[in-house]
Amino acid sequence: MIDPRQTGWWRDAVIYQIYPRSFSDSNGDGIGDLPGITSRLDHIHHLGVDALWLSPFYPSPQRDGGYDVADYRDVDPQFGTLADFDRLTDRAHALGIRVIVDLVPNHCSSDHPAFQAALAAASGSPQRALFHFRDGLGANGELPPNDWPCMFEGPAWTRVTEPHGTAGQWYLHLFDPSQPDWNWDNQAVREDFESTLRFWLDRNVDGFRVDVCDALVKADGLPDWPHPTHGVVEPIDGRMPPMWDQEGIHDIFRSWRRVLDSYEGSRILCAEAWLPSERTARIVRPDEMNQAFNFAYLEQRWNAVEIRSIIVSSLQANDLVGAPTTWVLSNHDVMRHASRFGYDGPVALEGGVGAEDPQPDRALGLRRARAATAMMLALPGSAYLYQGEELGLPEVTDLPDDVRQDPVWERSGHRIRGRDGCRVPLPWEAKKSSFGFSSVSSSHTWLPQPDYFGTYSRDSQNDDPESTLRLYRRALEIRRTLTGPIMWDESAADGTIAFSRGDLNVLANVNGEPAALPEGTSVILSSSPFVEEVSHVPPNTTVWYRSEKARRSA
Ligand code: TEU
Ligand code: CA
Repeated sequence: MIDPRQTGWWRDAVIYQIYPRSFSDSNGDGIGDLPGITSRLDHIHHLGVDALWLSPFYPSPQRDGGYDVADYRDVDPQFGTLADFDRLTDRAHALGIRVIVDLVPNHCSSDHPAFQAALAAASGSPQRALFHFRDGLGANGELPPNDWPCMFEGPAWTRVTEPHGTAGQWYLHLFDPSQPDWNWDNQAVREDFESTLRFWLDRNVDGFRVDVCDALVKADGLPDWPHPTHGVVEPIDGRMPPMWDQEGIHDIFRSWRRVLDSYEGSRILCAEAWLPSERTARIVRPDEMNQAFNFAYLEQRWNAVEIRSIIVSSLQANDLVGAPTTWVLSNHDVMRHASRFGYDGPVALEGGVGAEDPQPDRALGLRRARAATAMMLALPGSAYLYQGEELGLPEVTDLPDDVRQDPVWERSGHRIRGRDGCRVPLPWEAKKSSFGFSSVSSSHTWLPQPDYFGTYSRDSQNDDPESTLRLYRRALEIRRTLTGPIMWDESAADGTIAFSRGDLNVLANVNGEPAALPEGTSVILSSSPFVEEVSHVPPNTTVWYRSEKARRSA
């Protein structure tokens, strides 16, 4: 029998992330929605991706952009209805595009009926046992139960007012206070999430992207941890922090795998976990998830030695467990790579940039971003794209502070601006109001679009052979023909990365001198305008080429 894990569609898929609020608005309220997505699926199809991943569209007070779910089995009215979801999925499937939805199992919204019931119930009740409620420390319970920080600043605990009006217990929230953590030691929580998986599998989804999956199980006794807990965290004295990557998470993933495998077709689980590669690889062992985001790759600086070494270590870690390596440069949580690479120094991935801060070099950033993407799309494994990167869209680094919505902005006392800059509604048509984001004429969008967004609009890039959109389309088309493992060219000059896959050669000049191409080659893709007669690849440029001989015999 053929092992589906070795042949599945997802092993070399390109998966396109849609952030529903910001993709396309069908009714003119300035907020993207499901019918808006459906109406634009032809564009996604034309781009040439294999699957969509939809960030949360579930009922939610939107205190963390929908990652605060109040009902896991419905659609928020501002995004549409379940019938709209079915239409979206049917249309995508008809176009040969799979649909992946977001599962947010670590926490729900404080509006979730189960949490509201827990607040109304007594300390020690079964309702509270679905979450992590604890008495506080100190003489009157006035101190949080442990020293864990919240990812959005401040302590990871909030004290509740008991129904009779006195200050009471505390509950745990690794993220915003409006996002209480579920207690995964409780069987009822496990059963409820299995029902949620089945609910969406029954509606024909092809898989789940699993939000902060490494946080589900907390170490027994919730011990203090006086070390860093943010970003990619390393073990200390062989121990992971008590809120991340505890051994118990793997049994949960195995039980989900069994649920998915009981359905027809090949449905996938994709892990979101900011862990070192060797730890992430344990989540994609054969009976667990299918793949995991490669955040080490996303965190790379623009430096050939660093990039190459991350590619090598990622491939090694995943090969050991037989999982495909994934590649990602942008998502809804980090500064878009077209802007990140426009800075020469280190960049705070999630910190945000204000109008008064140093601004990125937009042209340089885009040139490097195109080179980085062209390299990424030639690598073996699957790749994740974030809506708008195919337009070369920059981070909006000059948003007015008073429109910011990321909860970290308020919680940090206006110190950390957060992630709104990569979530600004997309430009579709240069000449229309809201650049075509709303199909109904209206210029209001939930985050304001800067004037310069028009120059990135999809319609203006369609007919321009040098556009970023055309580069993505061409790369995705050729990518389908690539097979085989990566073969490194060890003779690559300093500052460059060179490898081949089958008869395709890739030369990425990251930060080297202009790099000579071998004689008798034909360039089939170049990330920057490149005259074929010119035999040297300039810095910040990636080219794909074949030898003339290979081309003639093809
Ligand atoms: O993000 C999870 C997450 O852990 C990081 O982005 C986190 O902020 C980082 O590790 C800090 O170093 C997911 C979602 O993608 C994000 O949008 C949500 O805000 C978050 O979970 C909470 O649900
Ligand atoms: Ca709308």
